[in-house]
Amino acid sequence: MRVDAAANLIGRRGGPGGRVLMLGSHTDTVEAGGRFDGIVGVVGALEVARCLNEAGVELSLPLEVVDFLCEEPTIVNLSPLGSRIMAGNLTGEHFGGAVTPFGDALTDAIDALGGDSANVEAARRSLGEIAGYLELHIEQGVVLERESLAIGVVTSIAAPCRARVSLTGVADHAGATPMNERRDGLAGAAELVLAVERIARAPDMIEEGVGTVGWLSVSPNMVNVIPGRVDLTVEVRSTDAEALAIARRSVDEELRAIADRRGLEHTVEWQHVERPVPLPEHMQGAVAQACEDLGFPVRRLPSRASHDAARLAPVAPAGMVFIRCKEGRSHCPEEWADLDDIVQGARVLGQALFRVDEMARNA
Ligand code: HGY
Ligand code: MN
Ligand code: MN
Repeated sequence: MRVDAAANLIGRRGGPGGRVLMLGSHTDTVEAGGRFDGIVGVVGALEVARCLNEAGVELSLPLEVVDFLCEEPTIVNLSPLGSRIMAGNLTGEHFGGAVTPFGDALTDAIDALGGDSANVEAARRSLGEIAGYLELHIEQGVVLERESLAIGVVTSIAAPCRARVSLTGVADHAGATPMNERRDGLAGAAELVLAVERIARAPDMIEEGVGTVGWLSVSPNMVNVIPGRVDLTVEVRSTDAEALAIARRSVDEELRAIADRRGLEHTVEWQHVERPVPLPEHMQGAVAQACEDLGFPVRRLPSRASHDAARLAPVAPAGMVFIRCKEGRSHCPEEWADLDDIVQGARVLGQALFRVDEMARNA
């Protein structure tokens, strides 16, 4: 067991050596989240390692099981942290004065967890070092449940792009200010919320395209004051890079038009921009073969949610095993996966690991 410089929690079996096989996910959740998103992947990976130990099975490469730090957007314009640091796409210089939701400096929090915030680059893994990374995760969608399937083979991972937006008008008396003399920041924000929904529904945003305003703050936020300023986040996602670029441009254009029409000042900063990640054919094949080995139908599907696997992809060939979850719900207390599906998912994860190990041995 060790904690790397990025405060990723890593268990390892199988002795020294450069190249490794890796299983993992995250155990942090969104606020008021569920108990399965990420957690199933870490527990499933631990169970695979435990079974290998109990069976006395040695793989051809050492195996690492990783619980990645901060997969959820906890540090709003920086997360995910652990997997991006490991892939070399986030370094200490990005941390700046970032603070956690608890008011601690991010650097202090990483150090308190056993990391080394002054030297997070030490957690970076080079291309080739990880022979294959596999992640078990709940689908966070309804495809598998609707088709009465327990297991899915992930083909690609949609990219979240997140912007921080402000709209500033004039706070004024809600009673004494005539309607045609207002510059109402919240009315403008309301138009933007609906514009984001319209953009995400547009035909050129292919079916996995989505758009959400999930966070909004009104100032001064009082019943008898016209809202002067609104801050909000816009998130758009798609598995198609071109559709994503169209959506981001449309958000910027709509925001500008709303602000001009209403006489509002506006700012928009795309703070987090990812690219869709197609998972390598051979990793999809390892998961599909594992399904066949264990008698599960092979159901390939994209992931609308993002995962550590996507952030690790620049340095590690990644594959994902999905299990169905109740009504596709996630990021809410109602999130649920049946124990039997979790067990089957862990079995497929273990079998896919054998397949990846076999490929590594014969490479
Ligand atoms: O937002 C996501 O897709 C992930 O759950 N953090
Ligand atoms: Mn999540
Ligand atoms: Mn997750």
